Amino acid sequence: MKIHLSLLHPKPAGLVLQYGTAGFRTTARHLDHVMFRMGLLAALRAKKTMSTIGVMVTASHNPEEDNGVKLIDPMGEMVAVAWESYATQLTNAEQDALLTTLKDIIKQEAISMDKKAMVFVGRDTRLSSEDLSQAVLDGVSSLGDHSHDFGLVTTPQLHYLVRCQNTNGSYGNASLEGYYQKLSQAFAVKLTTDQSPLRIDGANGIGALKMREMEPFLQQRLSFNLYNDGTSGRLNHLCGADYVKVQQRSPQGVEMVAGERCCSFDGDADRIVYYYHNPQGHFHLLDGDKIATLISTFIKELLTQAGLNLQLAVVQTAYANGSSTHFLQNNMKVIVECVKTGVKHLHHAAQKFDIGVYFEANGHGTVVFSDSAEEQIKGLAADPSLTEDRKSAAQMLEDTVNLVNQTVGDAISDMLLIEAVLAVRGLSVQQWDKIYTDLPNRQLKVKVADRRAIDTTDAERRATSPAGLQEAIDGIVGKYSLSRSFVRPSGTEDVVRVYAEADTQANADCLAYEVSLAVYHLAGGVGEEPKP
Ligand code: G16
Repeated sequence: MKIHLSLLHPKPAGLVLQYGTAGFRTTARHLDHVMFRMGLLAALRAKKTMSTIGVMVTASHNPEEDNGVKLIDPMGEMVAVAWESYATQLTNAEQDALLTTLKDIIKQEAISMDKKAMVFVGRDTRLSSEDLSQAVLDGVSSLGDHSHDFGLVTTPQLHYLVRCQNTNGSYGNASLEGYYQKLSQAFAVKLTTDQSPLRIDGANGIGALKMREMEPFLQQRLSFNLYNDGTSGRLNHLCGADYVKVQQRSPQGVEMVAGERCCSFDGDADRIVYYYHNPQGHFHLLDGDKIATLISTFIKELLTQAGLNLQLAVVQTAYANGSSTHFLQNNMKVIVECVKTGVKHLHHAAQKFDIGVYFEANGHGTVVFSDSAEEQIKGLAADPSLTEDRKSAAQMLEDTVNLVNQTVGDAISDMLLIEAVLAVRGLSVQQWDKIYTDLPNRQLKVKVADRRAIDTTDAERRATSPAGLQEAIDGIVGKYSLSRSFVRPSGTEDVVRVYAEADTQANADCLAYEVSLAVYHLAGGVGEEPKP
């Protein structure tokens, strides 16, 4: 163990970081030691699971100057929650306590240090990412373990690569070419020629780069134009999925044409949202809830047509628009579960069903199929005795299984699935939008001295601290119709998030403002008081 190498990646004394919604995330200046130590932890996790583990250097939707790290478990899912506390212990150990902390984890997990581990490393396009991923590689090699540096990849590509490696290729070939081949082969639809090209906002990030790489594999089956491809603008600045969703407006740099569909990726291409302008120039957003509805409706219809009796569920978070939940439960009659923010929570909840469709409203999501569901679908698709109708449904379900990246939300794979569903069903973006009407909503951020002052329960829908906050929210919500509001500390930014929905946009805006004010006054707001 060459632990002395950690001296090349020293921890600023006294700096304490919190493991957040998707790993550590803060200003890139504070992350060198974190990356080295996450290299150590990934190697330990790889030894413990006797599998390849992934480390992705990215701060996704955050501004360019931030960075972060996401750890990927053997089947491509986010690292087991139990290991998050080891990540925190290692990250926050002062320099002279690092070796003891490492040994404690090895002892507690009874890790055999004899076997060599393998860690896959990837990074986004941030300026700081190259050096930070080198720190991860240094961490791995200081324990004498092996790594493979995939360089620039989207987060979901790294998740895919890890799963392929650990399933001996049965999930796909563990290479970027394998990823492009798998997805483009499953994207088997013939798109109608009268479809306008899809306008893709790449958030000036890695997603744009990878769409260019994928283009030849698609063999012109998807016509698209790329904007914000990173050649000039700044990452996530006035563009990208988070900007479009939160601001409820189109990104800069995309030439919108009334009625034509556009989509935005986020900074590491694990989220996607769609939108269009109507002829009057009004912006219409189709977020993760609309995507979940489109995909789950499609799958449900195919299951019926194929004669397959599989349980389908949709998993959402508190941010899901009330109309979407109502539509899914009452019109589509599917099971809907609500869990805490964070893909790890949605993913695990979705795995309880034969087919689990999960999406956060911010556009982060995918579909997971149980082994048995996959077997039944594949078996049926290969059955020569089926009627044409059933056969075509079974084959489309099989293509769907292959098209989705089951490891995590994936903007590219989700986009291809959405394009396929729209083409197969002959739906325009406006017709998709009309499946249900969103309740007007607003999201705001409030700065407080310490966001840990806010604690929540009931899948983050109610605040348990600070005292009096939930009562204040209840009182405010009671003044509006069809209203709902909740607050929660962000796990990726140093803010408290406020969500509100109501019968009109003006009311949703007022409600969000009043709740922000309550947060500011009761939870230690700093800086300027929120303004209407
Ligand atoms: C990450 C998580 C998402 C979460 C988002 C915002 O996304 O993977 O599950 O919704 O952060 O989290 P919070 O509200 O706690 O800041 P990304 O795309 O930024 O990695």
